[in-house]
Amino acid sequence: MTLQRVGDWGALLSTLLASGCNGGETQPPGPPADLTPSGGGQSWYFNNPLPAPLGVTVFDVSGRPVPGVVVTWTVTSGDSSGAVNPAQSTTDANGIASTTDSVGSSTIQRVSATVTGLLSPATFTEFATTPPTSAAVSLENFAFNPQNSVVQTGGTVTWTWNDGTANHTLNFNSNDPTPRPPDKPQQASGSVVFTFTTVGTYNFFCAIHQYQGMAGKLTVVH
Ligand SMILES: [Cu+2]
Repeated sequence: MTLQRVGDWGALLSTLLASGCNGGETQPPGPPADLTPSGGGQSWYFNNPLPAPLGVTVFDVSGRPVPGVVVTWTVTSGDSSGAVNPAQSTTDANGIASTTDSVGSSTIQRVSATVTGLLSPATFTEFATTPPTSAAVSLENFAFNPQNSVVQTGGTVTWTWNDGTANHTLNFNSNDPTPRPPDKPQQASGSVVFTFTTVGTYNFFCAIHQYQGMAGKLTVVH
């Protein structure tokens, strides 16, 4: 019985070897057969690049990523002030190509990604609104609320201490853009008001409680 089983396995192994299953050789991917999009459905602000790139992963018919494929990006609806940059990009070793998109002054924009030889493009729908011209952040319950804020350049942000007798500081990361508010030593009441003029991302924190997660982010847009 046991010998018979060993014989069966030997036969199976011979069959596998004969069928070309040599275990090491990688076959190059075939032509593009499918596109998987990423970065669709973002909501951002007029005339600002979307926070995440638009991307597609190109697969062959067996689901293997295909490098070296040229992807053409086209704004198919929306205001002409919206744009993709670059308009063509080439898939990398992981089969991924991407572009940066701005919705322009449209509230809704559609973008397609096409590959020669594929009938169906990948499509993206993106959204934009007017940026807020002010923001308010409350220091409360050992946290910044809200944790993430957005303001337009020229807009004002107010931080207000609202945590009873608990002391908190307001510090900015040293590599954040300038100008930014000077660091505020620990206090239990009061506020900081600052008008931001430089586009970018600002990361602030309480020096006492940062390792308990008391940190926040401000994004200043055009
Ligand atoms: Cu604190």
